[in-house]
Amino acid sequence: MEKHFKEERTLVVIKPDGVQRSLVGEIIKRFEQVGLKLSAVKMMVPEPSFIEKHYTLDPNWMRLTGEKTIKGYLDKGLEPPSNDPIAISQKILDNLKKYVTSGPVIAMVWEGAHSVKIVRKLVGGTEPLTSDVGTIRGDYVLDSYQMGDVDGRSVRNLIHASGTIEEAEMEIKHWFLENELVDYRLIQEQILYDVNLDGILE
Ligand code: IDP
Ligand code: MG
Repeated sequence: MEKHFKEERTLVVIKPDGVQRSLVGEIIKRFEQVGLKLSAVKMMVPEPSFIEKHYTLDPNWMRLTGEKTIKGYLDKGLEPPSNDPIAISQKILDNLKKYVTSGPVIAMVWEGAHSVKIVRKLVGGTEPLTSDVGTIRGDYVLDSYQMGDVDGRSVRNLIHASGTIEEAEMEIKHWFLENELVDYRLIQEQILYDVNLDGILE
């Protein structure tokens, strides 16, 4: 049977800077408020090899991330550090392994209609300098690619969120065991998804 829209799941990881900035509650609040359901959550300090695997689950990630970074520079009229997307991504990956293993992270699975796109919308673009006002990255942090590069580190943007449904499925399997995902019904789902809004009036 086809899955219902409301069963779409996405992975969110609050990175070490998000935990250190005491933004866990604020971040969770935004996903709760939009109507998504928390299906799994845990805190851990990840190993570098675990983070490398996480970012290379999608074989295209190296190329796409490098291309996105090069475009970011060109859009600002700046010279990228290299024109080879793979070389750029290798450096990004090395820095990410240091960044995301530097302290505890909170990994979560959020479930609900269009959860992948809804979460990305709330999280905002990768670079806090250019991510929209009103998004988590736009509202709570001020880092830039340029600043990260000068100091030879990852851009600090508080949070990871799956980019596509396929990425989400691979990432959830990487971070959680099947029996760590909890299936339950939130009472508000009746208001969000049921065809008729009956059962409200006495
Ligand atoms: P996303 O987190 O918005 O999906 P990706 O392109 O998948 O962005 O990159 C993963 C993470 O790598 C980013 O969240 C960011 O922390 C870091 N990163 C990506 N591109 C750059 C860069 O050009 N310089 C520094 N760090 C980067
Ligand atoms: Mg990504």
